[in-house]
Amino acid sequence: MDKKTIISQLLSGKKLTPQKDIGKAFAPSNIALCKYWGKRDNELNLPVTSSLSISLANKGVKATITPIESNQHEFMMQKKLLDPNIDYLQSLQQFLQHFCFNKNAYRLEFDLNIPVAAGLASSASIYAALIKGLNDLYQWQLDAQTLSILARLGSGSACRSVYQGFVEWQRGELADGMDSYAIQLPIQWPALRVGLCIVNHKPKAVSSRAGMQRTVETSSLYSAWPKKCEQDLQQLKIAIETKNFPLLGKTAESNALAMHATMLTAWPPLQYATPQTITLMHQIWGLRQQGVELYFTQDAGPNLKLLFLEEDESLILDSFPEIEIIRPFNNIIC
Ligand code: 2P0
Repeated sequence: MDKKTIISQLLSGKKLTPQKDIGKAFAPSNIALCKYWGKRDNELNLPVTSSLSISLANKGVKATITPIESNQHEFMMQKKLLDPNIDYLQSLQQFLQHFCFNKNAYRLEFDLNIPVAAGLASSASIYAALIKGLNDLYQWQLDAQTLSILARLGSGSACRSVYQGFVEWQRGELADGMDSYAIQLPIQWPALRVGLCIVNHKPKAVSSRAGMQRTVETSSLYSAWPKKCEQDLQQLKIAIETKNFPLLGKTAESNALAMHATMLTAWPPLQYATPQTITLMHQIWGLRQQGVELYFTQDAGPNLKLLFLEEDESLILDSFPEIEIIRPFNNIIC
């Protein structure tokens, strides 16, 4: 089944004319503790493995969607009009076409408080905010599961950005992906901290989409990845349920390093780390040897996300004064 058919199935019986002048929504960025890296269906963004993330409370994207009389969409980011031909907007425009029911166009305004395309899951929050914004504009009253599936059709990890807190994206088994959506885990961990360690704000040279496809097709280590993920997911769920921070940190860091190992063994090889990323890793491992409970995770970019607990906040800030500390269970915007 193709994307178009699935979207019309999910929206069957819903009004296809806007019910308001403007649709608005916020979606948080999310950081995977057990990563999504590899698809079993490229068109529908169906993953090889399940994944688990933590959403970043008030860090993410606010989308404002206005139907306009035009034959072209308009895109604004941080109040600036974007050239619709830029690479970054091509897949977004293609996806948006599925929601132009009366051949209408939209002005899409995105306000981000995270860097774009630097491995901080900006695309996840953009697609999730877009779907939630359309839901508001058309007053579809879709449930979270449907919102998650629609967001996934735009960008895989966006299905997790529909929620706050700990989120599991269940890979599903069905060919049409109707059972591949995210759910929120009903557990809070207010002492958990995520430190954003920005090495580079620049957009990445190889997109996640291209990077994961190259890895699946060419990496000799990729065959070990699904089993590793399955084990890590179980360990992370135990860590979250029992509030076992060392288990959470160790499992998340090991999962990220294993994902990057599959990329390094792809051809051409793929490495998102820069020398500065590696220096930071050694600094983290050094602190851990001194007994500090500090771990990291890394996505498709050079930046690291530090994982630690509230009690170590000032100690971590002494070593990493530049980081921005996120409290995933405080200041939540839904
Ligand atoms: C994740 N990443 O789980 C992993 C870890 C990057 C590294 O999900 O092709 O932008 O749109 O489905 O969701 C980034 O991949 O890829 C990603 P598409 P997406 O967060």
